[in-house]
Amino acid sequence: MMNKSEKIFVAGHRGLVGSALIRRLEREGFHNLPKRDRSQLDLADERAVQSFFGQERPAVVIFAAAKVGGIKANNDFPVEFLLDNLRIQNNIIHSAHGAGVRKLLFLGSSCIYPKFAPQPIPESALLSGPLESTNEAYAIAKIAGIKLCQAYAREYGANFISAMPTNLYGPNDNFDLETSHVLAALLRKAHEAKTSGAREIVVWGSGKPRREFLHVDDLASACLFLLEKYDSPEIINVGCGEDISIRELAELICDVVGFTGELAWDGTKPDGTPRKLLDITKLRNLGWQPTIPLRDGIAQTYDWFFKNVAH
Ligand code: GFB
Repeated sequence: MMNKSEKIFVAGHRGLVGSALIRRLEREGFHNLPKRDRSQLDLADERAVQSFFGQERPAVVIFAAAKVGGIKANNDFPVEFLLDNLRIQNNIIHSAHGAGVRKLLFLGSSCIYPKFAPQPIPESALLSGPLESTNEAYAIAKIAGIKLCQAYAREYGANFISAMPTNLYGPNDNFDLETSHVLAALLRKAHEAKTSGAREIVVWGSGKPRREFLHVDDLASACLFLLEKYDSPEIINVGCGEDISIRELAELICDVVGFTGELAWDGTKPDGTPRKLLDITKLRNLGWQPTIPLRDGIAQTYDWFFKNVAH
């Protein structure tokens, strides 16, 4: 069992994932959680990260700091997605080893798998085929992070593990329409259309791609579970085990929000990978399972959006 006084550094504590981790850790009684804002610590600055680790010497690190975005941002800014992510993860993983961190959890993404991977996608599909082009830069950075953790495990015996979450959503998500992921974008669009009395919302692509959505509180629960129970450098998937089409997602969101207008499809926007459903047999067999049904999770996230973003 993890000691509640152990110093745990959540890199990226203000983001969707990091903030959920902090909520969960605090709820469980962990109280030694050093936090640094972007203005206090630039994770892309190697010397600053090294001196932070040298001073704080955390026992455990959860890596939830990344440049992230939806399909459009990934497609438009490959340089930033590749370079920023490589810099941040190299600095943290290298400094964590130097400072004697006893366990590090690196968070990747389901987009590391080939575009036409078997569905549901087993962990063994990594590096078995070409990537989806819209998020190749981000995926390559994440694959490099996995490999760096595995290299520290092999060469130095470090307990650096890597989990691959599916598409996430929840409180503190990015609701900017240009850079967000689909679920947050459609929540905002449906809400604004309802409020303004618009007749339709615009949804990107064909509506045919299928995605799996996991509430970020379920991811936080899986992360704590893995920190306690998983000590292998082999990657492990984290998902809910079910996917839906973008059209079905749009209909569900409109229903939750109470928008009764039409869906208009913008075929000039990319669909991305046709399907991305993770095989979560490995995690289930260890004894973990998700608890938040999609509809409930969307309703809870809409409530958060309503109170924190819309107002
Ligand atoms: O969530 P999303 O941006 O990312 O898009 P990916 C998922 C699907 O929803 C795509 C469609 O087929 C989009 O075309 N979509 C429909 C929309 N309407 C919208 C909208 O208003 N906004 C957005 N953003 N999408 C990302 C990767 O891929 O997934 C990242 O680019 C990362 O690397 C992330 O891995 C989890 O699932 O396609």
